[in-house]
Amino acid sequence: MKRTSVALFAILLALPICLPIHARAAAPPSDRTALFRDGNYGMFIHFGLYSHLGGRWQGRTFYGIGEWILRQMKIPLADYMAVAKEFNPSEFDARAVALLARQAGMKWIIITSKHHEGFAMFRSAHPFNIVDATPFGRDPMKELAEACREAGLGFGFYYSHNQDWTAPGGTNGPTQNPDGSPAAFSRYFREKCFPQVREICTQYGPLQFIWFDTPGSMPREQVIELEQLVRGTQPGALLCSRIGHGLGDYVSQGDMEVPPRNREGLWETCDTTNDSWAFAWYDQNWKDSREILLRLVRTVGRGGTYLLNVGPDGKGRIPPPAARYLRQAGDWIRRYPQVVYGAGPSPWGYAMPWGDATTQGRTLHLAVFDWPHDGRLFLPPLQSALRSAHLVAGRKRIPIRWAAAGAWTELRLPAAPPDRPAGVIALEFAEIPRAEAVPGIHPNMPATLLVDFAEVSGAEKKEIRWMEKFGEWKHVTQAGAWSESGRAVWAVEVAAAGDYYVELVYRGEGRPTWTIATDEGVRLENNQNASSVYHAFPFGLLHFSRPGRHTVTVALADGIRDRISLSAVRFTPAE
Ligand code: JFZ
Repeated sequence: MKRTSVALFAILLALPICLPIHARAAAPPSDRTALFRDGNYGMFIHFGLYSHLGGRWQGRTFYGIGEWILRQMKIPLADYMAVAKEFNPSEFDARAVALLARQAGMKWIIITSKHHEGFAMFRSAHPFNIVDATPFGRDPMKELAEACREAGLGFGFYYSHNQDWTAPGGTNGPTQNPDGSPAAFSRYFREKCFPQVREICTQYGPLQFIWFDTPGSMPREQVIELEQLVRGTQPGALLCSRIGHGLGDYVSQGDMEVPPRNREGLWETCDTTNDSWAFAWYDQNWKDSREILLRLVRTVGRGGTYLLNVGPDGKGRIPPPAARYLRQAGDWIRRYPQVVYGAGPSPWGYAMPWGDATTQGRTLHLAVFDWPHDGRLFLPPLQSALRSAHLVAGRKRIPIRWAAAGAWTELRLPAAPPDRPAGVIALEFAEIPRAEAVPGIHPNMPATLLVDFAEVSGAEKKEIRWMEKFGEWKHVTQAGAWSESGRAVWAVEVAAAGDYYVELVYRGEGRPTWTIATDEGVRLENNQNASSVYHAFPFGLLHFSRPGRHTVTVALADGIRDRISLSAVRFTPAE
């Protein structure tokens, strides 16, 4: 990225941008969580020596998160450290990065100051750093800190406090000192970790975040020393829970995890614009603006904050597809800031098949990503009186009709959505909207019942996560280890009587026979194949004779009981 001139930067910064709602009524100085709580959207940046390799070493590619290449490809430490002599991100342009974050609608930037491999992206007394060990010779952290201040963005550092693969004594690092004596973690902590955290806390101005990561079995007293160092030097900075030992100002969920149900308190989902955190030459699986916004709104809808990552390449350039889709998503956010900034969680407590909902006091904003083909949008039962409904089209509010559909509410929408990738509907209530967190089966679009929402007995319900490629995490709540009496039971709200195609989403071995039954005595039994990965298998048509509250019960009638796990049941209305 070429360096952005000051004048151009100032002009572009003048672009209209909606500050978090609270910013208008400036949050009291003591409320250091306001930016995180109301901003709801930040930029993560994984930028380091590994960016220069881009997932490739000596002609071979590491298909996984790029910042782990040293360890996963077992590169000799000296060879990796020698890469610093070639690392010259000459096109890194801090102002352009800050501008992109602003244009994306993000409210802060958190960047890797030192990742697990131990290379400092800042001027440090420890010699393995970008200023002293590379031809670049500048401190990009100082440039970015300044650019964020000029742009009105929050700023903070990621720091790998426990793992250091090139420092003797660092976890997963050399076990011997250069003189052959045994390396101790306490020495790494004293001579590198603590001094570097003090450097990043005292040399870059006021910070809003220090994002420690993978605490592992780091001794509690040393974690507390770091916490106290941050509190003493950066009183306005938030610590995420990955500092370890139950400390931190907010909970950082597992990587790339948007929880399926609302969570209380301050928490964050960290995610990335493709599948790798650091730049990886092969990884072109970019999230487009629809996917970015869907995951952002789903995270805010569950009550959380979304931290979305970009991985600059070895020249310091943010990959164009990431920049393009971030800007497109930012354009949408600028049209509907009320859906994101200062927005609260959905009253339903889970995602809708058509999109998601967030709240501003008595107003519920629906972000409709899948516009109903028949113009009818169904809202599961609410416990609050609806006063008005409008389509939000730019600054216009276009009234829309609604009617009770049993305990549900049916909105009548125009054939085409007023905006892409999502149309927004504002619903005003007589009070802060409330609803029961009961999954709904819609009459005009597929709906998925996750095991997260089922009562499971006689089987084991547990949250699992796995990596597709190394570091690419997936998360599921599954029911497994099925006994003969095992049951997964959902209470559901059905909007309309009728036939629904049922699919079971499961993985395992052999050919399981499942039964699916409703409270009306309708029962399906079928035998289908299984696969090693979660897959939706069709099981036939299920009939509901009336709208309203029902139960759906799934059982494993026959199969390799401890080798089969169910993650969801999917209902698609028959035409
Ligand atoms: C860690 C790092 O190892 C990774 O390189 C990247 O920086 C990521 C943001 O953080 O990876 C993690 C850390 C924690 C979990 C998963 C991956 N977790 O708690 O599930």
